[in-house]
Amino acid sequence: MTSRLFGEPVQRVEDAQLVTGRGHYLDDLGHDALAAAFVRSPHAHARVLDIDVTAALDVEGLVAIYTYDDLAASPRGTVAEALPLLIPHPALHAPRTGYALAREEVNHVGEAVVMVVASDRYVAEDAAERIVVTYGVLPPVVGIEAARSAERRTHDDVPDNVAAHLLQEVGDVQAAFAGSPRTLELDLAIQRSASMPLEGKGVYARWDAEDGSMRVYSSTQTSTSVRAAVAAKLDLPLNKVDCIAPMVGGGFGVKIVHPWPEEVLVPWAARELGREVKWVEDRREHFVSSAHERGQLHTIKVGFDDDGRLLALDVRFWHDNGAYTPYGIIVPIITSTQLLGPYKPGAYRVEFWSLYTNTVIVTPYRGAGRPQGCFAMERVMDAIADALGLDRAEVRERNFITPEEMPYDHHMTFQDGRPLIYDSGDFPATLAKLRTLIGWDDTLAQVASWRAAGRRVGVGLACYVEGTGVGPYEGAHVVVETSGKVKVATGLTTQGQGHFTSFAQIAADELGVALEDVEVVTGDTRRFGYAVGTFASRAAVMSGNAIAFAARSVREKALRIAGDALEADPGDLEIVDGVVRVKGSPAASIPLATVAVLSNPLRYAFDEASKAATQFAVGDTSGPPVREDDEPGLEGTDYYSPVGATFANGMHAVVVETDPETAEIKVLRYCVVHDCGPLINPLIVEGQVHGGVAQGVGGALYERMEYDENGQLLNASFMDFLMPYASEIPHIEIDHLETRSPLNPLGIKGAGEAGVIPSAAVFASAIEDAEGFVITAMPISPSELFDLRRRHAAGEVPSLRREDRRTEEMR
Ligand code: MCN
Repeated sequence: MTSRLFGEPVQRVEDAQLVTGRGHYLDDLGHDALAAAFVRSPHAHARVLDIDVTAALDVEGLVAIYTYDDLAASPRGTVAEALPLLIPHPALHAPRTGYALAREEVNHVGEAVVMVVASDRYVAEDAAERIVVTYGVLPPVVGIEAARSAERRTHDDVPDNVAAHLLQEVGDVQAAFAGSPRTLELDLAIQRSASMPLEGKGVYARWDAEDGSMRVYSSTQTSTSVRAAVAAKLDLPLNKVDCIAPMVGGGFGVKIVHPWPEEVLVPWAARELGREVKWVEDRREHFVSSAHERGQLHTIKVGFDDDGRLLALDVRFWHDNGAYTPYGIIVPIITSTQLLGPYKPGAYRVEFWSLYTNTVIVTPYRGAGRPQGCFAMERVMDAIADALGLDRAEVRERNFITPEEMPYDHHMTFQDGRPLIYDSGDFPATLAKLRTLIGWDDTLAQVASWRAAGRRVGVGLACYVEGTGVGPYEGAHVVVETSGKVKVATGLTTQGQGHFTSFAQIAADELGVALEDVEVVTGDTRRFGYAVGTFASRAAVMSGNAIAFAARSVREKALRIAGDALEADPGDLEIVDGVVRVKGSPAASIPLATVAVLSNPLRYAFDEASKAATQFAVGDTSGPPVREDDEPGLEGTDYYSPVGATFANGMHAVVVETDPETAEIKVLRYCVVHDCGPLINPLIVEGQVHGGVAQGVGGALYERMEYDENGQLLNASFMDFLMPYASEIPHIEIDHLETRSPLNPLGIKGAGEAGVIPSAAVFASAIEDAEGFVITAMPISPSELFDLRRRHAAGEVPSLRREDRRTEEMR
């Protein structure tokens, strides 16, 4: 009996090749290709006055040097035009995108100005170093405050530096405040950070002049979109371009931009030169010329009653979108809508301004605006609990949307332009599980006794809801080969999320075959040409359901063909261990491999005795007719397109201890309860949550982009940008709740970003609890905590009210 694989903690099938060095990443390809390197702006804001390449021309091995003027002179294609605005929005009233190579102005340190192609990367770098670019340096806008003051401009024609302004209001906020017995105001800040995949970006292009076709390999999160961009920019028919994402060593959002300048420049140069060209990003390039996220300032006013129930919420925030807006304003839109978490806000007004600065552009980074929103909302919850002297979990629970209220309509517009409606979730049950997991009351008692003994220990709690599985669609192709092996192809890409395993589990279940008989391919436009991409924790929901649909259609077809062969009603058949058989009479059977043979239009007949198919001679009309209602081949393609996003949720609790002298922050316990509906593979989901928490620990305690006033990124290397080591990541305790999504047949919701979302919030909550004073800015380093202690002692940082109670306890 084939046992069901959905829900099983199956080991990842892709790992053996990856850990033994047999997986092919971008830089494992194209060893004979020419190498590209870039001259990048050393200034945050400047006019490009002159480019002198003379000194580079005699570098041995140099093949070509390209500037913007060369792109403009290119007879075919639109490679010189501004890069596309990928996600327009009516509120984005001043969109600006850059050029593949800077045209007249550079707007951040690291912007590409000149492309050099040479025999290898060393030579290309040597030549690039000799190129002299003369800049007319302009004053840069660095940071949100500078952008808000508008004393300087990032773009001449955007006088207030405001790229977008959006306001959503639900209910009468003014009246709700007037009726609120209590109000509080908070100013909250989160700094810039960025995803740091082990593998940076990379592109490798092969032009076939004879065929007029281009093959592009890219370390991308969306190979179909890169293909479309290359075709458009190089003026090639789509069917003459293929894009393949090989193994990708992490993306975390930054590889979703399409195209990155290099993704059009490298193929363009390959066609110009008639040679293979490759570019692989180095770490410094990743810091200064890819994308960042998170930087936001928030001002919040909240009205609530004496029981801690929210009555009115007014949030204003300022988002630092960097120099350009190719990815639109998706990040602040997500903050503004997902900030609400599992709570009913009463009347809600949210307004944001997305601001230009002369820093690296912003694109979604795992969590995508939600960590900021969660931080803001959870700070509010803790502040209310503190003001009223209530238990922090209790205050949260009082504000939860209840399961009976699902689906819950927030009457707002979500990131996908559709109504923000939570489809599922049981928030009280999630909290109850978390309370049990951590032992909420016992932990509080334990912490109180530690404090009484003079230790600085605190407990933090944070809750979030995450819209996952956004549309518009994904598709899949499933084929049973005549060997009985099943090949599954979906168009979205994989960066380490375990799709080769979890998708194979779905297909194997639908078709009744063993996991090892299924092979999954992702991100190869030769195998599947239509897709959106991997972001927004959407692959499981979107491709997972598409694969289930496609596999079901193949199964139905297999049962029809087998029914003919066995002279049985397809409804009486089942597929077990790769064999179609009559239910209750397993001897009447036909291997799936033979069904695949029978599906071939060269007509075959089934021989019951040998369980094999025999072919009729051409012209022999005595064999079975090809069914009129079937296409040849045991294969099927199907798509899944949801009515809207499905909403996962989770709650984290952390116990931290801070050192009284050094202000070092140690994690004593970290507990997670997560609800992404039924788990396809618990091992993979837990791995995803672990990875997210690890990234969140980094984001909360270590990582930030440190710019000086000239727009120079001071910590653009792993020597200075502190990523946590494994030794800084706590043991993570996880439990799951599985409330089904009613929106998709598998009932699943996404999980890929979950772990990172509440980190800033939960650490702020715990550190605040340990220290007894209010935390309003993240990340927080020991030196910042030390400084806060000093300012608290000087009366500049307000105490928590519960500190008074603790002092009492300690006496
Ligand atoms: N899964 C499951 N059961 C569920 C939900 C998900 O078994 N109910 C499994 C899925 O089958 C898949 C994995 O969990 O194998 C993640 O699924 P999903 O939540 O759909 O997320 P995506 O696959 O769409 O991945 C994107 C998401 C995002 S947005 C970022 S950013 C991110 C992340 O995943 N980047 C990652 N996780 C990452 N993990 C790695 N290793 N590298 C990245 O770059």
